[in-house]
Amino acid sequence: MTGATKLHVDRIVLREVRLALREPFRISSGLVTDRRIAILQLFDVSGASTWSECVAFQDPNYTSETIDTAWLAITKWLAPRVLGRTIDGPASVRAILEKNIRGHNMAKAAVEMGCWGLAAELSGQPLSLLLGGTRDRVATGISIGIQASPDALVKRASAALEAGYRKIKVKIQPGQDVEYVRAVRRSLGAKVDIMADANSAYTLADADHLAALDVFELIMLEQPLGDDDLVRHATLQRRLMTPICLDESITSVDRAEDMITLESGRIINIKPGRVGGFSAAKAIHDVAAAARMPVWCGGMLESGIGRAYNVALASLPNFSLPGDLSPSARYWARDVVSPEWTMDGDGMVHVPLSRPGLGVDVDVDRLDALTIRHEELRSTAAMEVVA
Ligand code: OSB
Ligand code: MG
Repeated sequence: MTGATKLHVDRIVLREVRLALREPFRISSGLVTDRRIAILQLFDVSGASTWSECVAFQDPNYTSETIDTAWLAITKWLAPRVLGRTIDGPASVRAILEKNIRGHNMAKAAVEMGCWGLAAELSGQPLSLLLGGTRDRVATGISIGIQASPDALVKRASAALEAGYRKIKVKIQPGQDVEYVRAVRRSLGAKVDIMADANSAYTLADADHLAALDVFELIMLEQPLGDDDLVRHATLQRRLMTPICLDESITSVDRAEDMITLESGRIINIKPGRVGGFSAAKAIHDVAAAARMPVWCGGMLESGIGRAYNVALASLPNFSLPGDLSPSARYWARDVVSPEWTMDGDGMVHVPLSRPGLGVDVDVDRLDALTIRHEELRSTAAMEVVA
């Protein structure tokens, strides 16, 4: 990892855009229709700039953060930590943001990952290579929201398989689980990699019920229990044949180590936003690799900007399972980047390696048209100079 490009961020433009999903996305803990997304543009004194995305949702139904808490955290505590100061490199940003600021991981990640993006621009490298990526294509899985009936789910899952997706993830919740998974397994056959994600909808009292999923040979069951739980997941894992994958519960490197120690599951879904950025995501990748635990890159219904970061992260060696990295057209009538993210017939997204930075251009006119609020942040010192 080359974390050595010095950064001097002198301006951050924060905006909120509203982007309509092509279809509502339902998980056990809520529904997303329109996506309200915070987008950052970071400027270096040298004139270089880049974009980053904060993945927090509108409501605190996935983690406690929301776009509004992230906006507050970025403007009040986080951006002032990086603005107007000389930073040794993107690998130093995590410590700068962590010191005496608890939580707000998605807000931290938006700033921290933006610094990685900026360093990629400044050093003339593709983001993937700056991070230590080793793949030129990453395997793509689809995440299908809860549907009205098993039949409706089977239709979507079959279409996804036909399109080339390498992993089919179905959202489940009590009352819409065993029959749904049975229908999908029956229809897709024994060879397809299928998994289920409960987004914390169950308790240990459901252990026998969840064990009924074992016969469907899912490649994993994601986050069945509490969003901050590790101990009960360990109990459940002992009861299940299906490997448990943790998502919500893994909020830091320490939590990943605890999961490994406690045997709370066998796979980690890494979302850089959830863990506070790329340095933490990479460290979790490394501790998991040392424990021979596979990881994969999760998704937060990102725009093409956040997707650039996920694709770069997923190019690291231990991202050995397909990520929730669907192409742009799965989510949006039109993305905010060009070229849009696409998937080839083998279900692979290509890592942009032929140009520095994120590998996509942001359509600024379109972003302006979608912007519903906007705030310009400068260092106090810079503001004094301007005044
Ligand atoms: O648990 O991974 C999740 C979407 C919203 C909230 C939580 C999750 C998801 C997804 C979407 O599964 C994955 C994607 O971005 O395609
Ligand atoms: Mg999940």
